[in-house]
Amino acid sequence: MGSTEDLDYPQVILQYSSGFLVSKVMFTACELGVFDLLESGEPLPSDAIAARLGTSTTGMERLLDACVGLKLLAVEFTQEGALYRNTDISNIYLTKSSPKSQYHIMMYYSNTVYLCWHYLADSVREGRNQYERAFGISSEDPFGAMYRSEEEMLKFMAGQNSIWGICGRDVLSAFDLSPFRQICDLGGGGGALARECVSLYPNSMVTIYDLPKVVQIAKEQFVPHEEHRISFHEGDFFHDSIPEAELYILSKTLHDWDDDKCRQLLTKVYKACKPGGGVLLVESLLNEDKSGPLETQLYSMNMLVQTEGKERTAAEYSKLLEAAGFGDIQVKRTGKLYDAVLGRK
Ligand code: ASE
Repeated sequence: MGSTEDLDYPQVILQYSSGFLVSKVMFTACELGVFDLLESGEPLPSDAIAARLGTSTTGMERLLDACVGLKLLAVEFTQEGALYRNTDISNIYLTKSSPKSQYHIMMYYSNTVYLCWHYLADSVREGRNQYERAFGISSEDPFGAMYRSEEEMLKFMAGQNSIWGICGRDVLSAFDLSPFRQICDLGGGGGALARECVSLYPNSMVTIYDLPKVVQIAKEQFVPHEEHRISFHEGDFFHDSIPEAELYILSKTLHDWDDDKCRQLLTKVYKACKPGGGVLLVESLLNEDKSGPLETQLYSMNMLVQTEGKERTAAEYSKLLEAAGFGDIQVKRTGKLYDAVLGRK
């Protein structure tokens, strides 16, 4: 247990104080295109990188060195001076075009989430999100605010897709979902989880249910037309009907809403669900005593500044599922960022 002897506390406090500087260095190198430029493999000096990316040399030099410190870049010293190149990790996760790229979620964190976090103290004082202060827009309807422009919606959808690109397989294989053929992904957004699902379970058919403007973008930009196992249903799951299915996936959906809305939604899902069917919640689970994991505690703060929801424990999700009628609830902790909870009708 957190004995004060284990850690060098002054150092820890200082590290915590500058934690956001680390994020911003990584985000900025992504945003300016450093990793994309170095993707070809040819090591480059800082002045060439600055010239190619249209930045100051003095700023770029410091950014590159900080990336070396973070092990996001490697440096070698030659007669011509320091030459920078990507590490394997940055090639895979930080370039725009890599299949496992996290570029879009970083741009969402850097340009949207970051601005909301500026008002974290107000968020804690008031117990609600900060769209009014951060963007001057009403915070009544969180997704109205999050999707305030097509650009914002695209950034969010692309960001979520990049997360499923690396976490999707783990959460979908936590349970054997092969008995479920007809699957409805509620709030399925850009469809990356649906694509993982039909790839992992070749006999499944997935309907992505989301707001009409989200579905339109998903069709146009994210889900290939030749993917016939994925279809779409436009609607607002609080106000419109939910189609019948054998399995409903709610991935990072309940965490956006308060308990009341979660119960409403799950009750509708239960009614629509085929007998013998089920619901799969994909969420980052808090420990029962809420002592961790740290990443999930931070996500819960993020839900405070951005949504109406919060991160919950497995017992809290089980209670919500049971209140809606679901039973035989199983919890699988993946040991990674997102976990899975399965309930049956
Ligand atoms: C949401 C997910 C996110 C709502 C707001 C969000 C993310 C950032 N802002 O459903 C991406 C994932 N991050 C978290 C905290 O889950």
